[in-house]
Amino acid sequence: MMKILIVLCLASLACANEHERLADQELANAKIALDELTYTKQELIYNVMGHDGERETGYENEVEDPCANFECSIGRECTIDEFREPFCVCAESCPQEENSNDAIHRTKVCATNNVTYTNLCEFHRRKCEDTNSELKRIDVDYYGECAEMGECSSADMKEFPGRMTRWFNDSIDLIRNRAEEHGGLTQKEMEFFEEGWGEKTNVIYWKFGRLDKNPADLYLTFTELEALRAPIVLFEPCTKPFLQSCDKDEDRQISALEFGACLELKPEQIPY
Ligand SMILES: [Ca+2]
Ligand SMILES: [Ca+2]
Repeated sequence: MMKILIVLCLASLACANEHERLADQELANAKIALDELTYTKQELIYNVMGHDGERETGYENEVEDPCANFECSIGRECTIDEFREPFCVCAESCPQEENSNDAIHRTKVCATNNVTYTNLCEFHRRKCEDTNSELKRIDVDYYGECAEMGECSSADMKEFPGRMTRWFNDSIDLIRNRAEEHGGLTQKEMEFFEEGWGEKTNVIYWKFGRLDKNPADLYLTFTELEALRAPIVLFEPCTKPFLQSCDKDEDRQISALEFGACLELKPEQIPY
């Protein structure tokens, strides 16, 4: 119970504006709200909108600011060269803003080097500044301070695929009536749903497609899995062992086939 309440709180904090209406809903909606955090995170990462704050000053008219519509990834910010061409540099700072609506500046993250960073922006800023490449292979592991992982019992592990699939399903229900530009189903996703693979295949490969963006090559890397892993690892100790178990050929990526198989799709339910 406590575990789920914590999940609900974390997700609600990140999505307060958009999901106030979820605040009073019961336990079952925790997973839905959690996925919203995932979606928010994905959107921020994959739309590469890291810098949306104060711009370079010195221009009376914002329209003339070359940085006005120039986006930099998380942890970087826009500046201009001598020809007034915009380019991205490492952000000067990423202050933690506990009351911010922006999860990038509010939520602490634990990286795979077991170091806690004040927020996602700061983690990427440090990577940007890392001239020795010490952080090159380090990813965000999960949201929250680095902590001892709970035990993943064999019973929890056994039911984990079912829980994860239901979570995907709840997530689709939540966005079903949204416009595409607000995270709703895309034309391509709806066309896939109409191919007749069945509900379980639909929800599993809907999620796979949302994660497989960088690049979209039918393989999920550890980095691409961040949006799936990071919000739930602290509260779902089976997350990492489960994802590791999906990588049957141990090439450190989860193929579309491996993803479907470990979520218990039968071979005839897998379109890849
Ligand atoms: Ca990929
Ligand atoms: Ca693999």
